[in-house]
Amino acid sequence: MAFVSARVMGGAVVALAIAAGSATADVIATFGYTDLNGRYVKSSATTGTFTARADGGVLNTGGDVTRLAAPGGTAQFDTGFMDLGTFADVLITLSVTVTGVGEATGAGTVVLTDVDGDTLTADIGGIWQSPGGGVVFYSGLLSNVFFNDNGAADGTFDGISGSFDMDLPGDPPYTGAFSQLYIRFTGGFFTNNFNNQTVSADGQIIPAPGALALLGVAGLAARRRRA
Ligand SMILES: [Ca+2]
Ligand SMILES: [Ca+2]
Repeated sequence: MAFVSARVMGGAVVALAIAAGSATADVIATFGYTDLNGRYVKSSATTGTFTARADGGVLNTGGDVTRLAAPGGTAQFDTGFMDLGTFADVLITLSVTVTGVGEATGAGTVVLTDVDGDTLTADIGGIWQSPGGGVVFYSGLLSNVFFNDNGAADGTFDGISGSFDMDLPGDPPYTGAFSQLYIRFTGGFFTNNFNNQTVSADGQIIPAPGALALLGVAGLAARRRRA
């Protein structure tokens, strides 16, 4: 039980950190995709690799990447965009280590690609949790968030429709938060390989001061524990 409550407390610290980041700097960009194709490949009884990628065969992935900072703009990746043959893609890769009943750590990367090959890249660190019933949540933090203007220097993150200027306020790397959800009725919690599992994923990006706020809140929590 002590282990579980420590995890819950960790989640509260993360929530506080995001709130503290928002107090000094607003969310500058968000992304969200549904019907990603989730796959798990075991490498041992308690470890393996989880991927969620855009799919146009078994599942019809759709989503968007939105710049909230002025002047705004949304790169829309309409459902079925993988059938259109652009560079647009999504790849989330997480190393999974099961740490307890319905609990695992997950660390890795996310790469979102626009129609002409530009990318949003970030590192992800966080935890998987299952309350039962095959429901699996992932909650984590984004770090080293960059928009990369690959190939021709067009400067914009372009959807199938819509686009925005990738030169966001503040200096990269940005930070943020990331979550995923899937429901798999059979097969247990990372106990078997799976594929073609529908996964939804969302992220919110804030300027770098959020990282300082995170360190500040973590430090405060540590001091409170020692006191
Ligand atoms: Ca480019
Ligand atoms: Ca572009």
